[in-house]
Amino acid sequence: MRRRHLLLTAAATLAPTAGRAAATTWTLPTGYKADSFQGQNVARFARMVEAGTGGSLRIEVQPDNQGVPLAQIAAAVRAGRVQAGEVIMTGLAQDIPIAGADAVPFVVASYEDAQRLWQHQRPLVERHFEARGLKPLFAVPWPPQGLYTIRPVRSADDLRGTRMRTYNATTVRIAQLLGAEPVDVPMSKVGQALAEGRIDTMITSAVTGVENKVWSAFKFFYEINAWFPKNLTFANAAAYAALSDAQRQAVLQSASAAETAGWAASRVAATESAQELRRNGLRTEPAPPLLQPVIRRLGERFSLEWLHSVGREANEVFVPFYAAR
Ligand code: PCA
Repeated sequence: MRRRHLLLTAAATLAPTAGRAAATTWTLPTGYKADSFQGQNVARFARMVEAGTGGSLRIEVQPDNQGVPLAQIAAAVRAGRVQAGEVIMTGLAQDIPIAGADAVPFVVASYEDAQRLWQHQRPLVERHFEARGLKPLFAVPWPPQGLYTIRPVRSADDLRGTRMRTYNATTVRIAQLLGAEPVDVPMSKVGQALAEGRIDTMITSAVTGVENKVWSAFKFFYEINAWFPKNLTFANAAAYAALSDAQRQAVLQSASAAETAGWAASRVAATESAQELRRNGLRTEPAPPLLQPVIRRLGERFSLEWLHSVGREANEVFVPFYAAR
């Protein structure tokens, strides 16, 4: 009796005071750094949500694998252990093959292409996410993926046997097709892998090179514009459904604004990072003429492999994408 009374009193103290709803807090882990343009954009989204809901929904971003490691974020959001998360979409391709569309090399050569690809890919991604109890919010591309090397590259033969840093299934397959040895290194460990002399080559953006100060080892950056992988921010669908109408509207509006701002920030980051690489002594060059046809053929081969393995849905993305070209 006494105990019950105490519990009731405690509950009454915790209950929101009349007229002021208790704030809801979402946790949003990401595998990327807070000061990168992706991290800044996710932080901007969180601030917009907080402002748009009058502080009734707060989003606490946990950067750089601190809360949940990148590879486990989707599962944690799905299980409701956290309410939202940010991942690189191609990292989910094993479970949701269509999420891998943006890492098929040499399909998308510009931000405009990347935008159109996302337009066709998005409805399918939404469908698959919804089937898993997830709600996609916004996607933002990394700048185009270029090739970093220590030694100059004249032809594909120069890549054979090199230890190539990889970060997903696509980069592993490309390394294999080039006769290189794939070495899996998460983005936050690239600097360390270079210092330890564990990698000779890498395909990623200029931004990622700058963030890891790769000029300690890499001397060349070939602008092969291989693909534009996107980071996706998404929520647990039940957590989203539990919000009020006004909160949901604020989340969607903030997501749409964050997507627009993120694409613009990616373009700026692409230009500034390439300059920063040059300032630090890297030679940035277009794809070497002898390498160009080889990587293009590899791209075609990779696209066919992808179309075969994904099937009908891949056509739903690529047919309208190529038709409009
Ligand atoms: N940077 C991330 C993914 C793509 C990119 O540009 C990385 O290298 O892991």
